Amino acid sequence: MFHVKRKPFPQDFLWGSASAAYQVEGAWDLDGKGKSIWDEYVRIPGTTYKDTNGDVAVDHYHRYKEDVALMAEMGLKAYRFSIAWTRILPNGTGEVNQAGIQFYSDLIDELIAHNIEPLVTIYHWDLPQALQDKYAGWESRQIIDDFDNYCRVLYKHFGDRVKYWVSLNEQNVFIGLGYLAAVHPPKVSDRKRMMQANHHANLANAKAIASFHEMVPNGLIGPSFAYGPAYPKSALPADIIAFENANEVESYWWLDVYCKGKYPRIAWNFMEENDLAPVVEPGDDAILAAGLPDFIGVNYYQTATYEWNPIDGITGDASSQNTTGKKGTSKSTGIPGMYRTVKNEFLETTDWDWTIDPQGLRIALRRLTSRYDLPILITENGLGAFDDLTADEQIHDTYRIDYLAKHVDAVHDAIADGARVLGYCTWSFTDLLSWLNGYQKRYGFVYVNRDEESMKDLRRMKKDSFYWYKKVIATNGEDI
Ligand code: BGP
Repeated sequence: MFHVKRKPFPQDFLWGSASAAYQVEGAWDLDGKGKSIWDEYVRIPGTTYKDTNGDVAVDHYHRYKEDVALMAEMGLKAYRFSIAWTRILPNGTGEVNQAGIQFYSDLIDELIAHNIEPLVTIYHWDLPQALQDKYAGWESRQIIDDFDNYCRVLYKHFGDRVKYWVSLNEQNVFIGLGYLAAVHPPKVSDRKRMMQANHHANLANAKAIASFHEMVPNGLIGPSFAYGPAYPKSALPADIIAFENANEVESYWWLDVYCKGKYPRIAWNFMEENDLAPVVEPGDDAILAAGLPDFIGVNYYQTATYEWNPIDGITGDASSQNTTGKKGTSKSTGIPGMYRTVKNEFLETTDWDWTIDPQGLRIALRRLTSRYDLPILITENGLGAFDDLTADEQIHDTYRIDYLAKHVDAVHDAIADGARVLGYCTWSFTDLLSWLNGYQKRYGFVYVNRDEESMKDLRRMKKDSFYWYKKVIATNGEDI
């Protein structure tokens, strides 16, 4: 009989939790902060669920000490947060705003004082509006140097205390939703423009990684990719082609550039044949090859299942998404002649129609290991759900515990399979703003007393899952 024996999680495994500046901080115009594209976008009526915004969010800017104290009480080993570019450089370039440096410096010190490893995300979608106005943001090559300049400011101020860095969070999502689905800023729907903006993001990412290696030689850096592993609907060869097309266009298109420094040939061929390939200038290949990551950051929520999509088949649009939490309201999407998504009859879904698939995480970790052979940091995984606050102020989120326990178990299996996993960050520590889904889609271990209609008192309350994760960390993943 063949078997692979499970080992304990590594002793220094980073049991963490994650957030992003726009979703937790609030204080959107305080202490010299400039406006980001999200500060502007949320003011266009109808773009977010019930027109919610992050003006106050969960007020982490003012309550970070209270939040860090809760993390310490839980025994959290690592906290992943993002830095708002507009707090550091209000106009994207130019003079550094000392108040912004101070805020993050204090947060980092507070974490370290509580033995919590800070994991910094450099860019979690909140581009300075000034750069969008000046040269259309990611659509201009100017962004490459401006992003590098911003990164260098961060390396200089925080590189002494922060070891783990995430360069771009989910480039595939902010580019895809911003330039194709047109549900994120700048609300464009044009695949050609999407591919050019994406190429600039690739170059910005690679250049920032090269600068990091020069300035923070003892640190580790990688991008975080929103990885939804593909499954074929059936063993019908046409479905297998669809599944392979999806791998190429939805995953390798980004991951190969990050990890190998070059575009995957089959996806490139598809882009070229369809007049979608970006303009690549002399020297770009060298920039990509010189900025390889130390690890792959993975944000894992769900898998997607694909079937063949005929040439006159469906494409899908912004209305394909379920942002209300009314189960069963999302629609199929795809590329005619390539693939389309279908329901996977073996999997349950959340109220927002995301598949619940713990084994998909094991599959994700194995595939990444097999193709790229890099260490992996799970930078996000979690369940967005409606939570009920009982009359005696308890939150019995057994469904979240069940979801997370199964995913931790899958990570354990993947480690036994040979994947090198540095850590596991849940999304999220406190409840926070979901970009398009308001405050009702909750992810945290800590309930925040606010909703779409009212900020209430923003009080923090520990959910049952808080105590569960505390036990998981204390037993280094043995007791789930
Ligand atoms: C990821 C983002 C996070 C977070 C999470 C949950 O794509 O990196 O910022 O929002 O997804 O998604 P949602 O809020 O849409 O449920």
